[in-house]
Amino acid sequence: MINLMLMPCTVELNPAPTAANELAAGLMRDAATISPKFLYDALGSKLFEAICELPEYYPTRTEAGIFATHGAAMARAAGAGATLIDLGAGNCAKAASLFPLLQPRQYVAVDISADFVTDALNRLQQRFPQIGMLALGVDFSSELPLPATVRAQQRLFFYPGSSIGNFAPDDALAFLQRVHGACGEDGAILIGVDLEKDHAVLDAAYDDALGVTGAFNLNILRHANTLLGSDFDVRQWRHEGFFNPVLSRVEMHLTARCRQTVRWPGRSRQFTEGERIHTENSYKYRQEHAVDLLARAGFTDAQVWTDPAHWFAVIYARAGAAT
Ligand code: AVJ
Repeated sequence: MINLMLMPCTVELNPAPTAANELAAGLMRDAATISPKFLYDALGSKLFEAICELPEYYPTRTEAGIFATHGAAMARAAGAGATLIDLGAGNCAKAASLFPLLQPRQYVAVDISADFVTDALNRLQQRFPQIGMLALGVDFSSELPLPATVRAQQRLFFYPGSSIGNFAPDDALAFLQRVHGACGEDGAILIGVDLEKDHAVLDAAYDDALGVTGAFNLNILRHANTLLGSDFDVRQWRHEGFFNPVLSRVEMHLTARCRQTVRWPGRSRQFTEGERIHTENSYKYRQEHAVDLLARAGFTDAQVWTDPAHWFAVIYARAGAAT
């Protein structure tokens, strides 16, 4: 018999035809785009883990420092026994580092890369057998479907790493409203937000000396080839990552090294030399704007923790009425 206690269950909800349609639509636009969610196949998730180790990529380590310093205060705010719902859980390391303080009753790891998150959760379940665990292979960027096995009580949505930055501000609001809707009266959010800072720091963080971010960005073409059946030649493309101060966002693009045609079943697209595919935005916020965004989504009683340099903020806010 299967030991249910130690066997996290996986649910996958990401129909491949939809991904192919979405990719094709983005590639046919005048200014071609590929959604950043397609950065995260199994290899992309590993490359992102490597990015988090880079000296230039400050967000992960800065946020980890904030958790280390203020984790106890966060746990006091949230209370023990929560239903911890980790959006974009990846290797689950951030949530796991908070388990001893947070003491959640259930841990729900949601990630678009179902296999990657399931592997991580299987390992984690052995270390924390007392916490009920569930892996969900879900693209939660446009809707947030949670199965009935996710406890309704004391939901704490965990959205670290400043992944909120991938949304344009209006879409970020809509996303946070959806999270708020899934919270229930006694729910809350614990979110990491990257803050505006010296542009040179931002440029380096998204265009590192080793080229790991470049590999991460280029890998989206391999993933597109798998999902769409396209014939992108990765060698014909170059990574660009830089801060756009007008829109307060880092942009990642892939730039064609030469004129070329990319083909996939039923279609093709020509690219001129120097033409770009926009693959990611990473918006940087001012602390007060982040708190305001949460308030507009219905969250109240925000508590903010930052690092000494004010490079990154972690915010806890409640779904219920203000007290
Ligand atoms: C996972 C979206 C928070 O925007 O910093 C890292 C992704 N892209 N390097 C970010 C990313 C390039 C990352 N987020």
